[in-house]
Amino acid sequence: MSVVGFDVGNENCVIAVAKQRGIDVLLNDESNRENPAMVSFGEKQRFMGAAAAASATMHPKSTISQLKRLIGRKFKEPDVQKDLKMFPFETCEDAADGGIQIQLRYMGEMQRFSPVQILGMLLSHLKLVAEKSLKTPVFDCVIGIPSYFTNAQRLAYLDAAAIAGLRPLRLMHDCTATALGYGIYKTDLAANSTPTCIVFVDIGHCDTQVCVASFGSGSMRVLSHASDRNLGGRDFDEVLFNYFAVEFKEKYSIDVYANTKACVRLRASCEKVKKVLSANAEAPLNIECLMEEKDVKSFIKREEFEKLSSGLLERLIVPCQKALADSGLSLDQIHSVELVGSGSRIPAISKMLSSLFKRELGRTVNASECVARGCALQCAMLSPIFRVRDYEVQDSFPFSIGFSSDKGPINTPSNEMLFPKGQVFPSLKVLTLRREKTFHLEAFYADHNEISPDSPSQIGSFTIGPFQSSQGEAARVKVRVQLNLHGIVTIDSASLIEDPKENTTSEETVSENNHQSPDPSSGSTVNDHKGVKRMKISVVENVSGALTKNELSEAKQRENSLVVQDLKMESTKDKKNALESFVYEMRDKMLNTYRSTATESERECIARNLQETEEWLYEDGDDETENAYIEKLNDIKKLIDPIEKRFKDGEERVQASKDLAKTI
Ligand code: ATP
Ligand code: K
Ligand code: MG
Repeated sequence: MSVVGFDVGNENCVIAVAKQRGIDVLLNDESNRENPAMVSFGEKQRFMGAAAAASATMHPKSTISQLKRLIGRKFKEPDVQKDLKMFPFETCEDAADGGIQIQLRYMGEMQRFSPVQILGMLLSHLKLVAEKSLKTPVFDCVIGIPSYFTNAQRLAYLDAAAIAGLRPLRLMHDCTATALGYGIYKTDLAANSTPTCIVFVDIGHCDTQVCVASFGSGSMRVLSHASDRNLGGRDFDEVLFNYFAVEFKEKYSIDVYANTKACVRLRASCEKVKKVLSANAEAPLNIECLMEEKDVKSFIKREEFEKLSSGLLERLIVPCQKALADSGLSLDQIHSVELVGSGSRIPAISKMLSSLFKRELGRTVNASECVARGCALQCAMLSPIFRVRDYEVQDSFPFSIGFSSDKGPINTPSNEMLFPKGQVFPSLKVLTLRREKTFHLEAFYADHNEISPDSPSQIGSFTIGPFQSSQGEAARVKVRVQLNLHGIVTIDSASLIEDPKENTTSEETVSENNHQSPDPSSGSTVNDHKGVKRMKISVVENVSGALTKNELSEAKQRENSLVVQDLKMESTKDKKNALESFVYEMRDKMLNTYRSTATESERECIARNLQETEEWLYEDGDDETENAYIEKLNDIKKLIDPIEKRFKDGEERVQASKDLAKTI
């Protein structure tokens, strides 16, 4: 069993593994360290990762990328609608829950998939890449997620991982993973008596995340997270895309926006132009036959590109300043600023950030692998099969989460919401409530400004009960509420406590990390020596974002049958290739090795047969069943076998006479 970290990006996925001597990044079949985050549906088979990227321009409508944008979100959210307009594949609203459904042609019919299912496919692929490379099963893992992910998005990730047959020991905030990888090896940080504070800025394909972390002796603590969900490398591509689309309208009178394939190709070219501009003062753009049989040609200077992107560059300042403000630190308390994520390779970005933070940016961290490496480290730390030096990781939660009951909001003694922004998690709060019958608790984001403006603020509700107490209205109910290691809100347990000596007018309270109160064992009633009775009360969660047990098992079944189909196509391809190479091999052997063994009529018959088989392979047999290829192969073998046998017998005879000659 291996211990693995996954960075699932909007564009690239990286897989890292913990080994005794450190962390390695795994190579895929193409010997690349990055795996395109894409799933593509061919006519009868799916393609993932690099193979999917290869078919993206051929099958734009059935190639899914930037999955993270859709995970755990509702079709009608304005942000989502904006993204959907840019995506070449078709989507619609899921009538059942307002979620997103992706529609595409597969196996000769229109089929629908949820983003969770597609993410499940991508994760299965990454799991397979890891297993192939490590030659061991992969199950336990840590997966990086953006810190701004909502409860629903986190739950969706866990479901996708379950579909893929993975067990995430933790969903870890991307920047926290980067910070862990940075801190654990830096033993010099521990020498200082005051903690060292570092800012991490991660600019990916679709988003920007910033975090401030402090490193002390044997521990790190995240002080703040901030982000812009809608600002990443692709926004810089889009600036170029619009620039050239306008230019081409004038120059070639073509409307790129109206043609899906042309959009996909121009976007891909603009991304290349952007990369060229990172190393050169100007870049050409040439696309053959973009649309209406027109070749397009243009170029752009870096200066022009920087002017066009000035608005985006300015927006980068916002999350940086926010993270700094929320950390409570001033600029001069920051030891260094580490810039990561490949989206940050644009020179104007580091120029801008260095002037904002008034220093040269640090380059200690591997910008494209740090998240996966940190996740693998965390996985090793959480896994019982690994020994890692003791190192404490304290993350902070970026949203305020409130709870309310039918009697109104539930606040902490200092009158704060249950999990205020910046809460160190995992965190457990024990609510002591006075209730006589079944009641409900609601969890919600307490500050709508912290989450995306179009996301719903409800997280979910919990039904506590039924229960019956002899103490009536004054019955004491303890509810253990957790913000768990994944940053997901759950209720661990609820119990009814009957204490005959208790002052029944005492108030409702919230206490933190109250580990003394034992979790009552399931279904049982426990009496302690003071005559206090504890009874477990059932809790039903109704939290948005998670699949039900049935839905999950259906999704797993569907994935299994898709895998079976892929394998069938792969093995069909193998059989076809085997037949093809047999034809070539035999043609050669008939002309050389078997030339004198076969009679002329045999040679003629076999040559004809090989010729026919070859033609069949290019025509009717181009897309046949596995059995058809096996049969054809057997047919030719039947003709060749007697010749082969004669040839071998002849060889043996020659050998025998040679041996005989030696002995006399
Ligand atoms: P996200 O973090 O949003 O989920 P991701 O992790 O897949 O996405 P990265 O791999 O960190 O994103 O970065 C991808 C982005 O980096 C793309 O927009 C890509 O065009 C951009 N990029 C890669 N190389 C360069 C370069 N040399 N110059 C400019 N941009 C680059
Ligand atoms: K990545
Ligand atoms: Mg990333």
